[in-house]
Amino acid sequence: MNPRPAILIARAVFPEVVARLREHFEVETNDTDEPFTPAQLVQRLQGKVGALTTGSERISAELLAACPQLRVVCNIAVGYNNFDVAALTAARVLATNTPDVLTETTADFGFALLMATARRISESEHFLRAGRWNRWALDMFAGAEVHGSTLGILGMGRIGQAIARRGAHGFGMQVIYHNRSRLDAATEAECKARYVSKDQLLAQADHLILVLPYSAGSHHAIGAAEIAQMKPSATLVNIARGGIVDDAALAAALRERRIAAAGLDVFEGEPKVHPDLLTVPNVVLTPHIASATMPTRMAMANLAADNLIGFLTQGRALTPINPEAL
Ligand code: 8YV
Repeated sequence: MNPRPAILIARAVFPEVVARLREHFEVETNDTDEPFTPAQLVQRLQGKVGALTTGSERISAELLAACPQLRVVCNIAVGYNNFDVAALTAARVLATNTPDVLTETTADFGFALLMATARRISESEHFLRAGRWNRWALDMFAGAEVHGSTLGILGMGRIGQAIARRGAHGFGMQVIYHNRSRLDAATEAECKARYVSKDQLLAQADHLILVLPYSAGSHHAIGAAEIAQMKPSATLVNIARGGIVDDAALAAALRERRIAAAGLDVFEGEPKVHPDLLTVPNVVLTPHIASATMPTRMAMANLAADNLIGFLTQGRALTPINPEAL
């Protein structure tokens, strides 16, 4: 009998998912959940044909060259900027991600962060916890209006569209968006979203939310020049990826009140956070949790496992990124 294929689960995942994978494969796990260094990852992948990864594991050309037996890498994330897709395709390694299962949960969080930012929820809670609330005042923590305001969305994929629906249908917002390609008319009508240029988006949005993928082309898509185009009363929310916003420029703009506030779930170089962001009051900071509900994280892990099992046992993955690799 042929030995069962060997796979690596690069970070701690739910025991049920590990058990499912053990039915098919020899499984090596990372029970400490400490992210591997690139060298450790290469070493752990020796002899493995498949891997379950997260955004913390970089799959580079060098790694692929050092792991020639690898055939499939399944990310537990919809974003896959941790993958060198061209190198994966050249090495004939299939890559998969986890779209759809996290769309609505992530859109909920985008809206939560927008609301917390506009209505100064974190800032006022810190004030209260510090024992500084000794009287009520008419303008105390007066924030920005959410309902009826103009919601700008940069990046109009599945999650952007789910945010647009919440804004337009739930909060009566005027929704404007900018994207590499314009949506078809039926989807625009359903989301009640109007396509504008990036300059118009920056100038008109009361609340700007970023939901675009990270790539060399979107690096610092929001920097000092773009922030200067925004309304001084505007809020900025990033639930996409660190590196899309120039965090140093944003911290300076927040400190000088060139925009009103920001809500950030992702950071350049996370889990490190730019020290200046930690000292400005008008920013809500969360540790990359936009998709973090138990049902959604379970669905993401199961979809990644389904991709691994489907590909290695039947040659078919559900959500491939680079089917051309085959
Ligand atoms: C993941 C995410 O939790 O799906 C994504 O792209 O950013 C999050 O949902 C994170 O990347 C861990 O892999």
